[in-house]
Parts: sequence; C-alpha cells; structure tokens
Amino acid sequence: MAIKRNGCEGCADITCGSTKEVLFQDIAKGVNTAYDRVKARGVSAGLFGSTGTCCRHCNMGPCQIIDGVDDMIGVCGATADTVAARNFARIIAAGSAAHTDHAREMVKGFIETAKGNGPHEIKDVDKLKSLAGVFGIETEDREVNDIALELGEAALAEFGRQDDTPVSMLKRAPKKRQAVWKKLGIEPRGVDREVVEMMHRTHMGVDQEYKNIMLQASRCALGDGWGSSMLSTELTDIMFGTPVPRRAIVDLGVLKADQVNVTVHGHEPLLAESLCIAAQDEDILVLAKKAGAKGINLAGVCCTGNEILMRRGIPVAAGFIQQEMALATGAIEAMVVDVQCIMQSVAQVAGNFHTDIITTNYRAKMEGAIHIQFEEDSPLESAKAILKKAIGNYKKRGKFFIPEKSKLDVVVGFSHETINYMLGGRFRSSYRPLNDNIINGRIRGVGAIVGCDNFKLTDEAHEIIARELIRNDVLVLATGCAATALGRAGLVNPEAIKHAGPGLAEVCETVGMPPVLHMGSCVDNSRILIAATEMVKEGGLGDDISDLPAVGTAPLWMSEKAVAIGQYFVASGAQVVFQSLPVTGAKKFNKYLLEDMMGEYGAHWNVAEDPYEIAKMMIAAIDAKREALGINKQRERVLFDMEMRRDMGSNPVGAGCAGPGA
Ligand code: SF4
Ligand code: MSK
Repeated sequence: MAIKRNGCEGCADITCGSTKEVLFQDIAKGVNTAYDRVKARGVSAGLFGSTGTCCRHCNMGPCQIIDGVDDMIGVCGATADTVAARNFARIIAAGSAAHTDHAREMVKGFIETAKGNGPHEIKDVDKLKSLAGVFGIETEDREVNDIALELGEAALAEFGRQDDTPVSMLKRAPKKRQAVWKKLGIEPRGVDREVVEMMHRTHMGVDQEYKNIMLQASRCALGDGWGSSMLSTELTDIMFGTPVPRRAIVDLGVLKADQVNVTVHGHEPLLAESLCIAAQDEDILVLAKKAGAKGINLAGVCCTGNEILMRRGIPVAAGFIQQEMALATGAIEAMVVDVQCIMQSVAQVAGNFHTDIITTNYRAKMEGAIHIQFEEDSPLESAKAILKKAIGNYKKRGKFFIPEKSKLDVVVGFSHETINYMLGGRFRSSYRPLNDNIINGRIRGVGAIVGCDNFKLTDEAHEIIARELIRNDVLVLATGCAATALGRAGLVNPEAIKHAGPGLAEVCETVGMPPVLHMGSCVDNSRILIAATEMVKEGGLGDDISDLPAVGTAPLWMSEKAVAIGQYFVASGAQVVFQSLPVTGAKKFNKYLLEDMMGEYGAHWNVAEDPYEIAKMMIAAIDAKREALGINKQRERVLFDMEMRRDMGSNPVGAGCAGPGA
C-alpha cells in the first residue's frame, strides 16, 4: 500500500515538512520509499525477533525460546537469558566492528598524511602533541610529521595487539572508573581481539552465563568508545582540524537548482574532505561551467555530512531517514557513498532519475550503483573522477523539485575543546564555569541525544525530548542523525534559547551558544566521554562519570553501532534511555540490563517508548544525581501542557522544518 501523496491522509508517519513537500510532488510519484515499505509490511512483521530469544547459532536450530516454558528452551538447552544475551552481545560486537574498521581507515589515511602523501596535512599540532603524550611518544624538538607518523603507527598496532595491555586511551578516563574496569576485568585490549572474542564466546556451546557474556560485551564496547571511536575522532581532528563553532545550513533546501549537486553519504571523512578540495579545483569548475552549471554544490547525508558540517560548514541535506527523499528531489547528480547506514533502496530511488549512486569502498558495493574506488594514496584523483561523473549527469537532469524554504540555520562545531573555550574563555579555558553553573542550578544537568532516526517512531521524538530537556534547564549535547534532526527542528541555533528554561537561557545567552550543542557524527560520541571526564576532573561533581548529573538517549536507534555506544556509556557510568531493546523475552537478562548493572557500573540501561516519558526519565535521573551530590533544590519540572502539545501537533517537526520557534 503506497502512501497517498496528494493530501495528508496516510502520511501520519511523516512528520518532517521537507519530506512531505518532496514526496507530494509529481516527480516523486513513482518513488517507493521506506515509508511505503513500513506500511506495506504492517506492524506484526516489525515484531519478528524483537524479544531477542530466537537463536540460529547452530544447525540444530533455529530455536525460538519461550522464557519460563520448560520444553521451549533451545535444542542445546540454551535458556532465554543466554540466547538474548548472546544476541545482544553480537549486536554490540557488530557495532564496535563498524566503528573499528572506520577508525582503522582513518588511521591509515593519517599515516599517509604524515608521510606527506595526498592533499591533507596536520592541522591541529597541539592536539597531535597531546595525543602523542597519551601514547607515550616523545614530542620535544621533533618534526610534526615525525610525531604524526609514530603516533599513526602506534595507533594502527593497537587494533591487533595480542598481549593484555589495555588500549592507550583508557588512561584518559577518571581514575575511579579505571579502577571499576580493572576490578571487573574488562579493560579492553586490542579492539580486533575483543570483537573476535565476543564472537567466539557467543558461538554455540561457549559462554552460557548472561552476566559473563555482558562482561565481554562491555569490554568490546569500551574498546570501541575509548579505543576505536575516540581514535578516529582525535586523528580526524588532528588531520582536518578540530571543529570550532560555525554557521551552516541543514535540510533538503540546501540543494541548488543551478549547480551540480553531489551528496556524500556514509561515515568516513577522508573521501568527503578530498571531494571538498576537488570541488574547488579550477579544472573541475571549468568542466562544471561547460556543462551549464554555476558550480559544484557538495552536501552531506548522515554522518559523513556531520563530519564536513562540523569542520567546514558544508551543508547537510539529509539525515538517515531522508536519504531517499534527497534523491526524490530529482536534483542530485551523484550520491557518493562509502560505508554504513546506506539503504540499498537508494539505487532503486536513483533509478527514477538521472542520478548515479557511486560506491567508493571495496567493502560496500551495491547492485545498480557504479563503483569508483577511493584510493587512499591518490585521494584527489579519486575525488576528481567522481566529480567528473557527476558533472556529466548535470545536462541529463529532468524535472526536479527542491523545497527551498526547508533550509535551517544551525551553529555547529562543539568539540569538547570548544565547550572548554566557550565556557571558560580562550585564556582560562576550563570546564569550571560549566561545573559551577550545574552546582548553582542554573544548568540542571547534561542530556546527550545521540544516534539514528528510523521509521518506527515519528522523527519528532528528538525534538520533543530536546524541547522538554532545555525547557527544564538541561543542556543538550547532540551527535549523529539526532543532531541533524534537531537542526531541522531549529534547535541547534542560539535563537532556540527562547525555548530554554531561565537558568540555561542565561548561561547560553552570556556565552552565545545554542542550548543544543552539535558535537559531530556518531563516532564523535567519544567527545562526550572526554567532556564528561573533564567535568569530573574539574571537581565539585563527584569523582566518577557515574556521579555526574548527566544522561544519554538514543530514542530512534537503528544501527548496531548505537547499541555499542549505549553499552560503552553504561560501562563508563552514564545512564542511557533507549526506545526499545531486543531483550524483553528474557526476564532475568532484561532485569540485569535495566536494573542490576547498576551494581557493577553505577549505571544501567532504561527503556521508554514515549518521547515525553524518555525526557521525564532523563530529568529524573539527573535530579537523582543532583540529590546524591547534595546540590539539588526543590523545583518543578516544566511539563508540556495540552496547549504546548497542541502547538507541537500543528507544527510538527516538520514544522520544525519551517524554522526555530515553529
Ligand atoms: Fe538452538 Fe542452541 Fe543451536 Fe541456538 S545454539 S540454534 S539455541 S541448539
Ligand atoms: S549515520 S549510525 S543512522 S546516527 Fe552515523 Fe545516523 Fe545512526 Fe547511521
């Protein structure tokens, strides 16, 4: 059953204004999107395997386990708790593997840069030296590229380290947290080894005790957060520049009618950075003009978009759920993709238009796409070949529709260093003012809204949670497609201060920052770990991450990476709230995640489906920490009354799409 596109009937699930605008155009008539497929599939199909107790780890199965029913355990005797824990742990292993393989590519690109190969250079020398210090690398009187090469090689060696030495960056965590990991025996070693061990332990007939399985899952996830993801973020910053606040625009209206539109989709910024350079190349611009275009308009999709948004202010056209909609405008000459979160349907949608889907990574090919391999040792050549292909398509462009009003101003670029500078000033940069404002109650706490969007819940969930949090004086940190969605909602902008509670508004106004800080892509959640660590080190808010009035959510998680992120947050002592977890068919394991983990990590998972409930849980968790720290004072949580909800209803995120305050 297709969504009716000539009115509002049947489109209740689509809340974003620019999505609606595009899909209701005649040119999008033949386009089948995920919204159509979700409707066609029905609700029951979405429930398959959702309780986590189906196992196909060996050929005696598949086995569907029903908790509490004696003859409904696995043929091998595996219980619901064992099966659900194994499945959950494998999700974490897959997510960690994705971040790790991404990080490895970044390290290899970093090594090429250190060797002087390619168009990039070491941009953040201070950060290079600081990270070299973490790895025990001498920096005095040495050439920058020498330090970088030694750092790159040391980092590359860590992925496959075979001895029991923990990953180097673990020592950046608060001392008390390090002691927790040591006591539990979960300090991550080489991350490749942690992923392999996780897969081994969840093979048929190996680890059959759910708590023990989750110890390895924590180790694997910590290897991702404090190892792979952090490494990727830091080396990317060193190479391409640590983000600083800058203005930019987001949403489908960033596409341009009179330029060659090239969208970059996926995760690894090496290619995107090369495309940014190649798009300014004189020869390429001449070619574009010869084709009748005024220039090349690069725009991001998903987290590649967030990477170049943060560092270059390149606009983001779409988050995860809008990747098909970007193509359905008919205005894109090429969508360049690398790895992760690329829906196979983009090739089908592009088939309706003149658009090429160009795969660039040997790991990730797709039927219906063309492949131009991105070569790390000649990145500019690869980038130019891609742009030439896009330019060749410009003249073939037929009817198109760009929702020009859907173009929102955002202020992005909040690395943990930036927060340091903004709150403390360049000459006395420190987290002291943030801590003081939390202690004096102007800022109630910190809420991280991270992760994906997906088609199960309307995408206004991010907006609802963020509005609730900032209204209640909670400073919001955002990453990934959640950050893009909040940008579309007009909240990643200093003007959104008007939606904040008085304390948060006062701080943001003084400093000139939005109440929702965009901190980057999904690997950049590691910035939040460092920010939390800095808050601990600054003092006054306890001596571990688990003491901080801080909590995270990934309300619309889709990717396995989000679960790895959730687990590394919990294992680092931060509470997280997800919209659902695929473990409900296993009672003891479910309880372990939602309650008992607290005893080991000082944090646990939480689940709530309704975005208002998620916000309520987050605020309650923050208040509980404030109480424990002795800094809580009685105050009322500002609730959305019916009028506010009606206001949201008549101006849904999409409304959001119409501008701040909508
Ligand atoms: Fe069934 Fe056990 Fe094999 Fe899983 S490992 S499929 S529960 S027999
Ligand atoms: S791209 S992992 S949908 S955030 Fe990082 Fe977005 Fe989630 Fe992919």
